[in-house]
Amino acid sequence: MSNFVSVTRDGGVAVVTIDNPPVNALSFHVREPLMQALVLLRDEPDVAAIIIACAGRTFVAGADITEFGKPVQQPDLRAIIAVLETIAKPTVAAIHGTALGGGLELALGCHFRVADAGARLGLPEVKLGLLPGGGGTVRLPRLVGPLKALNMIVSGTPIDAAEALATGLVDAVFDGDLIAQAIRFASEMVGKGGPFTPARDHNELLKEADLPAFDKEAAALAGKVRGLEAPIACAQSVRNAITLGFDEALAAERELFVKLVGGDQSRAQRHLFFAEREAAKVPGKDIVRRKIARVGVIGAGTMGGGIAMAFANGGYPVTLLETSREALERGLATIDKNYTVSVTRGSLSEDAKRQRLDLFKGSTDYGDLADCDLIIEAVFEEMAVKKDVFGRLDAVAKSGAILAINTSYLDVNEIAASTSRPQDVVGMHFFSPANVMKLLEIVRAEKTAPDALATAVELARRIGKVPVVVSVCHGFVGNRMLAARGSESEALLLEGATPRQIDQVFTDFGWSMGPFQMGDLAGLDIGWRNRKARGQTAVIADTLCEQGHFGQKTGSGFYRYENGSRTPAPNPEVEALIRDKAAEKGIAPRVIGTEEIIERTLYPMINEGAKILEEKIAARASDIDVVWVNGYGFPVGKGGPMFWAGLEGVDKIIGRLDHWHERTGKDIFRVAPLLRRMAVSGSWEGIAS
Ligand code: T1G
Repeated sequence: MSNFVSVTRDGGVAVVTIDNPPVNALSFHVREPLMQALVLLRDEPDVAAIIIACAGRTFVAGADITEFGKPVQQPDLRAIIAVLETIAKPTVAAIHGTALGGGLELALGCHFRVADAGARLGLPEVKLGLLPGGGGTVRLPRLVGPLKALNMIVSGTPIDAAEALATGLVDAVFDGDLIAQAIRFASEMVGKGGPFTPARDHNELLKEADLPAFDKEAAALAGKVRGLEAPIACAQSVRNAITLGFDEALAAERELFVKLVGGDQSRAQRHLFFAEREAAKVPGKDIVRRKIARVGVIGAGTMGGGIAMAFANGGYPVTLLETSREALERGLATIDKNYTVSVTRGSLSEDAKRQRLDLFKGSTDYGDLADCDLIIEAVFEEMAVKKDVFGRLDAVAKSGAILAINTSYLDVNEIAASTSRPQDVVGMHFFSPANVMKLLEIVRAEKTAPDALATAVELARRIGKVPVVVSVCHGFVGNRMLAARGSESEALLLEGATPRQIDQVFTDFGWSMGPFQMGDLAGLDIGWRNRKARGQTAVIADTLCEQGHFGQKTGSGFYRYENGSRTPAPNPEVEALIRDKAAEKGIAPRVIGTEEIIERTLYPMINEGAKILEEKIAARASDIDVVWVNGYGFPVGKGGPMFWAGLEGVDKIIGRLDHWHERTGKDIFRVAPLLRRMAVSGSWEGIAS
C-alpha cells in the first residue's frame, strides 16, 4: 500500500495497519492510502472481515493538527468513514494507547471496537477550541447515550478501557496480544453472520433521551466556560444528534466545525498545544538525562507539602525533611488530609491514596537525603536561609544529585555559587498549590549543566507539569510580567477606578478573577513583604496590610468576606481609603473606561514580555504564553499574552504605550525595541537580537 498504511491477511481477516509516527495522526499521506485499502478490501470477495489497527505506541491520536487552517486535501476523514459504513462485512477497530479525536471517530465508523486494557479513548477537540468534526458528536451519543457523550465531548477528557466497555463504547477489552485477539474477535463475528449495524444506525439510546435533563446538564457545563465558543458548540452538536436526523446532524456538526476552525480561539488553543511541546524541548539532542529514583523535599509547609505530593503523584518515593518532629508531623498530616479530600471528592481511590502515602519517608536528619537523586528545598524565601540549606545539602547530597531551588524571585546564581557544585543546581519554581498548578518554571543558572537542566525538564513532564525553561532575573518570566501588569493598578484606583471595576475588566477578558480578588485570595501580605524587601511601596495595599487586612484569610482586604465566605463583597473602608489617599496626592478622580484599564495593565505586560525575549530570559514568545496560561490563568481562548498581542494589534499596542509613556514618563510604557521590530516583521519568531 504505502509506508504509512499496510495490509496483512490472516485467513479471511485483513488487518489494515496505520504507521505514521509519533502518534499516527490522520495526515493526508495516511488518509489517501487508507481510503484505497478500505475500498479494495470492501470489494475483495475472499476478505470476510477488516481490522483497522496502528503500529507504534498508540492508535490514531486524531486528525493532523498541523493541517488545520490549510485547504483540506481529499479524502478527508468524513469521506473515509462514509466508505467504512458502506462495508457489509464486519469492521473492527483494534485500539491501543490512545484513540483520540479523529482516531476515535474513525473507530466509531467501524461496526466494532476492541481495546487493549491500557487504552484511553476520547474526543479532546474542545481543548483545541474545536468540536469533533468527523461525526463524533453524532455517533458517540448513539453508543454511550447523550449525557455521557455530552460530558466526554464538552470536557474533552478521555476515558479508560474499562469505562469504555461499561458504557458500550467498546465491545471487548483484551490483555496481551491485541491484534491476535482482534482477529479472533473478527472471525467470531464472521461466524455469527450479519447484518452488522454501524454506529449511525444505533438509535435506541437517542429515543430514550431525556431532553430537559440533557439541557440542564448542558447549561451547567456552559456556565463554566467563560467566553469559550467550542464547549457551547459541542453541547449544541450533541443535542442535534437527539433532535435531528443523522445526516442533518452531521451537516450541522460540519458547519459548526468550519466556523470554529477558522476562529481566533481555536487558533489560540492550537498555538498553545504546540507551544507547550516546544517549551519542553531542551537544546542539545544527545543529552543523557540523570537517573531519578528518589526525591528529597526540604520543608513540609504549604509549598513543600504540595511539591512532595506532586512527586508522589508521579510515582516517586519522597524523603520529606523538616527541622522538627512536630513540624514534620504537621506537614504529613496536611498531606494526608489533602489526599482524603480527593478521595471524598471521588477523584482518587482509597487504594491510590494508600499507595501515595506509602511513598513518603519523613525525617529531621539531613543525612537521610544522601540517597536522593534530586533534592528540592521549599524553605522560607530569604537568601540567608536558602544559603544555609544549600551549604548543608552540599555536605550530604551524593555526587551527581540535582539540587533544586524553589524560589519565586531570589537570585539562583548567588545560591548556586554558595555550593561546591553549581553545575548541579537548577531552579524549579512551582506554583501554589504545587500539587495542582501545572506550570513549572525551570530556572537555568549560569553554571547549570545541560544534563541537569534536561533531567529537570523531563522530570517535570513525568509528574504531569508543563515545564518552561527560563533564565535568571528578578521574578523570572511570570512574576516579572505580573509586576508590570500590576504596577498601574494602584494608580488606576487613585485616579477613579474601583477594585470591582478593574476586576470586572479582567473577568470579562476571560480570567477567573481579577488582580484585586486574586490578591485577597493569595494574601496581600505576600506582596507587602516582597515590596518591603525591594524598598517599593503601594500606598493602598500597604495601608491595608499595616491595618492587618490581608484579604480572605483576615476576612477583609480589597473586598470584605463576611463570616469566612469566599465571596468578595464591596469594602466601603477601602473606597474611603482610596479617596483619602487620592486627596492627599491631589489627584482628582475621573471616569476611567475599560480600554484604558487594559492599556495600562495588559499592554505593559506584553512590553515586559518583549524585554524578556530581548534579554533571552525566555527562548520563545510562545514559552511566555505557556507560562501565563498554565501559571497565571491567562484565558486559553486568547492564546497567552504574546499571542494575544497579535490579535489585539501590535501597532495599536505600541501607539497606546507611546501615549501613556508621554503622559506619565513611566518606564513600563517605554516601548521595547523588540516590540517595534515585531510590529514590522509581524511575528515574534527570529527577531530577538
Ligand atoms: N496532530 C499533529 N501532531 C501531533 C498530534 C496531532 N493530532 N498529536 C501529537 N502530535 C505531535 C506533537 O506535536 C509532538 O510533536 C509529537 O506528536 C508527540 O506528542 C476531525 C478535529 C497523543 C496524548 O487533540 O494529546 O482529531 O513536539 O509530545 O506526551 O474531529 O500528543 O515531537 O514535534 O504530545 O506522548 C484531536 C493531541 C485532534 C490529541 C501523546 N486529538 N495529542 O502525548 O506526546 S483534532 C488531540 C495529544 C481532531 C477531528 C478533529 C498527545 C498524545 P513534536 P506529545 P505525548
